[in-house]
Amino acid sequence: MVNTLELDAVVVGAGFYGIYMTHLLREGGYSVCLYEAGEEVGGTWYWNRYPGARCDTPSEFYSYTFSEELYKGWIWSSFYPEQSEILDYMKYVVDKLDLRRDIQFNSRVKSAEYDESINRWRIHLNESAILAKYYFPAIGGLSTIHTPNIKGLENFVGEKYHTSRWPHEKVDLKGKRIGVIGTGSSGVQSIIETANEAAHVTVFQRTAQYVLPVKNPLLTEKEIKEIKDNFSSLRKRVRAHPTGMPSFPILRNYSALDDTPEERNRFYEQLWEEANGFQFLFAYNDLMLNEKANNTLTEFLRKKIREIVNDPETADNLLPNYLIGGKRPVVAIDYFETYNRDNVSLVNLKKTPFIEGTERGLRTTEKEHELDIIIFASGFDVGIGPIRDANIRGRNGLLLNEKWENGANLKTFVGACNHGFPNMFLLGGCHYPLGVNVPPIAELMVKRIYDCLTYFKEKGVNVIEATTVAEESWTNLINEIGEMSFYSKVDSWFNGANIEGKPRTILGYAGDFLMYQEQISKAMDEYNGFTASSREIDM
Ligand code: NA7
Repeated sequence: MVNTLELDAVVVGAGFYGIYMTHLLREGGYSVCLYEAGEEVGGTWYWNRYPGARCDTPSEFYSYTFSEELYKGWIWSSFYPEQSEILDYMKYVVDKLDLRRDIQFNSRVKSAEYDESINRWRIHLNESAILAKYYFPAIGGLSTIHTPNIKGLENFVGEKYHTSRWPHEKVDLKGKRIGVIGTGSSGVQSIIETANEAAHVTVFQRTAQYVLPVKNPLLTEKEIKEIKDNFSSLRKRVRAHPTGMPSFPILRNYSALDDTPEERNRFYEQLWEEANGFQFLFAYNDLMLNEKANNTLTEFLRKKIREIVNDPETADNLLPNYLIGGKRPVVAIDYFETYNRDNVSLVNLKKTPFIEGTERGLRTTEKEHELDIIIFASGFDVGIGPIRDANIRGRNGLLLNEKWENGANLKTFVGACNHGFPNMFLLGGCHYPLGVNVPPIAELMVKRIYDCLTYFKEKGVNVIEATTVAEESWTNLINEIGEMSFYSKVDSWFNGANIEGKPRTILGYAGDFLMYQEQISKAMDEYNGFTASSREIDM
């Protein structure tokens, strides 16, 4: 027996987008429920609880800023927040906003379809269905996991974990032989951490990474006070920074090519010592724009790897050779130093690829690597995977993923809206900014969408739908900016190249935060990108 509940709005996913959307809807008098597959809030930070998981955005800016009271009521302990602390922060937020009564945990939404005859979304959970006027999937871009297709993996008798499905109970790594597949942010963080406990860590690397050094000191009382005292200017500063992280100013407001090689090298050395993560990318004003300038930094970073790693062959295998920033740069504490430990070894999959999984481990063309645990830090089917899993059907039963042709024909209006899918707003995911701090984007877009609803509601409109023209125009903009950026020049999840057979397409907005705010304003200010009509249907 399926029960059908009726609501104004359904939100899916209790991450930064979903929580804020639910809050605004509730405050605006909508009946709303947030459905979350996990047993707690946190989104990304609920699922990615692998050893060493930490955020690369300074904690001061990895927070909601829509409420001064909310902001000031939370104290971060260190400069960069660890996964468990972000999770605690998000629990704090929902408790403070008293949102738990509108959240249903352990509830995975299986599918949703728009029923035109009643102008409602019908949203299906396991045992029940909900009818809602508005549907807000806030399911994230990086939520559908990807694991490499290695023949015979099922024969492995040891334990297997994906970093994004890490068990809640403690995994005993002590004295184990661990294989880590993948050297993105999750791989790098877990390699460093597991090496402290494991008997041996074998790293299976497909592409070498630029890993920028970082430190993570505890915040002092003075710093905490300063952060709170500066709240009044916080939103402004965040929104005036190209990545929404004002801790990283452009240090030299001229080209990297304008300094002599000696001066540049001295400056890069100083930044390496300071170890402040993404700050490196803002050393000069053209590192992310000009390939030659970019090369000065990548050359320096390769030099550092050679200096740090004792074994020349390992060092050689760790050398990345592409534009930094074209792929998501990784930041970590003492990553390259980890390869000087006796219990860490590197396998370069480009030289010795996998052949198969075996009972005892993984066989490459070189040898069988015997393992007790395999950690898949192998990333996600970004953007497209979550939409495929969400089974969203618009008008005439069209599946959104089919409309997008699995990514080959990806189209959105401002990332959130699609023609043929009235009253549905995707929060986060495809066509949202790629390299910008998430909480400020979530705040910006959720508020924009909420204002859009209010605008049309006040006009008595209850069917809002993106026009095909608006969709074309936003998609063209995404593609044009993407083509100009480094994101189209380097294989990565930014463009679908991380997964064999996935269509290559620019999956997100590649411009900076300042451009994004301008473009979003232009696209949404007059609401010309929507058709609006009014259909009253008695339920
Ligand atoms: P990423 O950044 O997508 O990293 C995944 C890693 O797994 C990366 O090194 C991949 O190599 C590697 N990978 C993927 N498929 C394979 C196969 N088939 N064989 C071997 N290695 C493979 O995911 P993360 O979870 O680390 O980080 C996701 C985001 O979280 C990150 O961008 C930050 O925003 C935080 P590749 O480089 O593609 O050759």
